[in-house]
Amino acid sequence: MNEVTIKVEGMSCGGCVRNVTGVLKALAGVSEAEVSLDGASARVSYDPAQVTPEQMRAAVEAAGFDSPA
Ligand code: 9UX
Repeated sequence: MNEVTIKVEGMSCGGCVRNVTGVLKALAGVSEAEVSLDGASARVSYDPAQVTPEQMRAAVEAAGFDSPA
């Protein structure tokens, strides 16, 4: 299991945190997602054989937030 922290910008409230958490956990291979509103980031535990940080960033962007590399 790997861990990565990705940037998640544009979250305004706890609902955003919940939404981003759900988006990340819905990805096959993601086992844990800890999203920080104040930190504008998400710490993700994942199986690198199933999912990449790039795919996580794409999912966050598709949900309407910014996730610059
Ligand atoms: Mo809060 Mo976020 O009302 O998209 S859920 S701003």
